Amino acid sequence: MIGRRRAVLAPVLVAAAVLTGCGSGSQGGGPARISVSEAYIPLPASPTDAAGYLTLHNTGGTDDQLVKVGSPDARQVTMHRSTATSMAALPELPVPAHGSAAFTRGGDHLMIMGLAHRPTLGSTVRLDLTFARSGTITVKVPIKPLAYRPSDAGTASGS
Ligand SMILES: [Cu+2]
Repeated sequence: MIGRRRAVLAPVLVAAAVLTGCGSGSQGGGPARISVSEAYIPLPASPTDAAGYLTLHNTGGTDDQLVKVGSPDARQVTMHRSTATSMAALPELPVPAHGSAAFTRGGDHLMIMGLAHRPTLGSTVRLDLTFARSGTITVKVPIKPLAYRPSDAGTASGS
C-alpha cells in the first residue's frame, strides 16, 4: 500500500485511477457511475402490459448490478431473459465497470404489467431502477411507435 494522507489526497487518487482506466471489478477504480440511454416502450397492443428497452452505462470503476425495477405507473415490472423457446425471470442484470448492459428487442427485456393508464404515443411510463451500489435511478420512458428502433443518432454517450 502506498502511504496516503487521508482526506486531502483521496480525491486525487480516485481521479488518477479513473484516468488510467484501471481494471474492472476491483475497488480502487472509483465508484460505479450509472447512466441510462435509449429507453423506450413500443406501443403495445395490450392496454395494460408492455415490454421496455433501455441501455445502461457504467462509466465508473466498480461493477454494479441492476437488482430491481419498479414503477408507480404499473403493478409490476420484471426483468426477463429470452431464450430460443421461452423467457425466464432474470434476478439481476450486471453492469460492468467501464461497460454497459442493455435490454433490447429479442434479448433481455423488461416486462411491464398492470399499467394504470393505457399507453399512448408520446406518453411516458416512469421506471425506478435500483442498483446494488448506485441506489435508485428514475427514468421517464417514452412510448414509441411499434416499429421504433433507437438509431445511431442522438445517443449521448462518452465523455
Ligand atoms: Cu418477457
